[in-house]
Amino acid sequence: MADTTLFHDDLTAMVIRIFQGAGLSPLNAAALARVIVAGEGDACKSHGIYRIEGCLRTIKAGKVVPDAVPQVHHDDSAVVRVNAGGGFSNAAFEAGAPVLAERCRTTGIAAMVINDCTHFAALWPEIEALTEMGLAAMAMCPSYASVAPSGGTDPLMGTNPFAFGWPREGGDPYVFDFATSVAARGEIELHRRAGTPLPEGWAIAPDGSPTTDPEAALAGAMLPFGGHKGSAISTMIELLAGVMIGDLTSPEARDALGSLTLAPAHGELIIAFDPKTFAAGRPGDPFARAETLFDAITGQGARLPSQRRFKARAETRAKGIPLTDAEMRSLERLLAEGLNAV
Ligand code: NDP
Ligand code: PYC
Repeated sequence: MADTTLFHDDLTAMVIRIFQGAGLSPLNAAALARVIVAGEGDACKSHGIYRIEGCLRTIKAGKVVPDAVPQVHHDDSAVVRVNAGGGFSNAAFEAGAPVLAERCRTTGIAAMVINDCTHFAALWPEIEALTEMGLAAMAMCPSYASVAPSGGTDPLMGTNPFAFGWPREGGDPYVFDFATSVAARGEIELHRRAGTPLPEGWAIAPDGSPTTDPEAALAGAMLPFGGHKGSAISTMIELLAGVMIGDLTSPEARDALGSLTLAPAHGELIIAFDPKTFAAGRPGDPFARAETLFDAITGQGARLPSQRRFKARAETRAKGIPLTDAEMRSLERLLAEGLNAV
């Protein structure tokens, strides 16, 4: 229930002040505020303003470098490396994205490896930044061990998000972005706060039995989506965006952090594709052919992923982002008390 509304710019300014008050550099505060407000504005509450407290806890615990300056390294190859220097991933992505796009236009495909970052965010803002440059892209990262592999009972994988985007001329891109667990851990936390049970099939309790109790789920293990299929995709993410890029896997990230209440540190892998380069010399325009496919999907009444988000964005851009009194009070407390509030 909305008690007040704030426009994107006003909420962003408030969130920047909260983060700067907590010691984040202007570069990092602005990058975090942009993704958090984007989440809230697109009605993605699991990665909206509720994440601010977790970021502040992570800063207070000294587990993230608050004034990190990302270092971008590249040569003539297709791999762009960004060392986040122990800071949040968001400023690192923003620093590397233009270089990734330039390399991709030259080579047809290019990858950005982000190392040594703290990561809490949704991936779709990054995917949309690349589709806005006319590129198709995918992004993935580990998290920390909280998901049992299919057939197992102990938390091992992270909720390992996987996102993909395809640019569409004159319209919103095709974008999906999901946890490889049945739901993001943030969704479980929101159920715990609201005192509502989880849908069946999301999680198991510490003794391995199915549970709909958020507390038991957070203490036990979440389940991968799609059984063995989600489990395998999650494993792929551990391999490509952990092992392959020389960064932490989800069990290593959990052990390094020693907690599941702070944002974990690990790496991220983003791969960009130039569809025109791949389709060169072949019949048909790839963008026109993609539209035929999207029309066939929506033509039978199915919706495209992100349509709900884009609709929410259009509404909140026109009318402001709805916030409850409790959410406003929480923001004001974080602003006034800074790190003492967490
Ligand atoms: P959801 O299950 O809510 O949504 C997943 C995707 O499916 C979205 O693109 C969504 O579009 C789309 N979708 C949902 N329903 C339909 C439908 N009926 N038809 C077509 N498409 C549909 O996401 P999750 O809870 O799995 O993940 C939420 C967020 O959590 C993600 O942004 C992810 O990046 C983030 N996350 C981040 C982690 C990290 O370590 N940084 C870890 C895990 C998750 P729409 O939004 O329009 O509904
Ligand atoms: O919602 O699963 C999640 C998550 C983990 C880290 C950031 N988001």
